[in-house]
Amino acid sequence: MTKSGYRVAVVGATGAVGEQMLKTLERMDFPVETLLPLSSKRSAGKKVKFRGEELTVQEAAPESFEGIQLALFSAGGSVSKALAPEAVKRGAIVVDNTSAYRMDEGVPLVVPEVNEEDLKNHNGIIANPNCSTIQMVAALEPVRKSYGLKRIIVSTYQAVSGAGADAVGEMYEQSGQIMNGEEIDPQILPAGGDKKHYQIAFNAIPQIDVFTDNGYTFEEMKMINETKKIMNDSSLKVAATCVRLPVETGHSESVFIEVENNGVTVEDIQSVLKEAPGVTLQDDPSSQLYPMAVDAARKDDVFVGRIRRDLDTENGFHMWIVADNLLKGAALNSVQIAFSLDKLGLLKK
Ligand code: NAP
Ligand code: 3JM
Repeated sequence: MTKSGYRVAVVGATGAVGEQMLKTLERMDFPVETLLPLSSKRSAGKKVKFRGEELTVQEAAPESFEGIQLALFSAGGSVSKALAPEAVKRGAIVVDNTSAYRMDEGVPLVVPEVNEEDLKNHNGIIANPNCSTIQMVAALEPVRKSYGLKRIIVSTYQAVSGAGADAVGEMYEQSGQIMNGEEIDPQILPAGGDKKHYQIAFNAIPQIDVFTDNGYTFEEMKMINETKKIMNDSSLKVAATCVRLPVETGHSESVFIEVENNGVTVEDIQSVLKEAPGVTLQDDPSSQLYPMAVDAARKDDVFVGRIRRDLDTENGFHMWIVADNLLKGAALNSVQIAFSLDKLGLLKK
């Protein structure tokens, strides 16, 4: 690795998101001089590939960040809580994929197509929003800019890969067991940290992350709070129901919105989304064209279709928004943040 660029660490490099981070840094040719893959003790010594080279994974520790300029974290909230300040102390800028710092004041929560400028107010840590939030705001911000936005009601249909590599393994194992008439033994989903675990194969589970006191799950509260912060509008009304499906990759969302302006048409919304950065419109009922998870998987864009007027609510519309949860939902958005930091001169040379 003799290229000029930044000294970059990836924390959680052996995970579902981390793997995509390495691939995305390479594919998008981010200026990396050296890449340091970090994990827990469990994977230390394993090899990962970057630009054709085999790199040895090391156990993440405070000292790992000596000399690091950019650290991408996706190893869970507790790891970010413990190590992101250590990385910042040593001069690195952290792009954190967990919920640990997202709602903290002084921590920009960024989707570059929406609020890139917020990066300028960072104090060392930049938060990457939740996967379900990212794809929704990427599609709705252009509509908000043109026509205003009063309310969002979203129901999600989320892929298992959003819960990590082990959850994907659980879904395939259960599917095989059920097809063979064998007993199943759920251990991970709906939430690793919760008391009960349920069948995910051939099922739909209306719980992602654990419950909060108000009856919403944390995943739902992330969507609600993060959307208001990214769109910088505390008066925006947002409600969410988050559901896990036995889909490997690609989150889908049924979204109801109320726009502020009167007289907006479906064609108006379509024309705004046709021009929107990072968005692909797939909306033609006459040829059965609409976004689907299997098509969005491994793609960078957010796909939008099924746009139609609510039949009873004035200025109300429905749409279907789909994206790869590990790419735009996580790794790609983080790498785009890194490119924006570089462009804005916010990374130390
Ligand atoms: P995963 O497949 O389970 O991978 C977890 C990664 O974290 C592995 O590399 C693991 O290393 C590492 N890790 C675990 N404990 C660690 C420790 N104590 N110190 C250092 N590394 C540790 O999970 P994932 O799906 O990649 O997700 C990882 C995290 O990213 C999640 O917990 C979540 O906070 C965040 N995430 C964010 C989004 C988003 O919407 N932006 C989406 C998905 C996930 P080992 O191989 O050593 O276990
Ligand atoms: C997506 O801290 C943890 O164990 C990770 C939980 C988690 C999160 C989170 O809260 O950071 C799993 C999957 C997310 C997320 O992006 O919010």
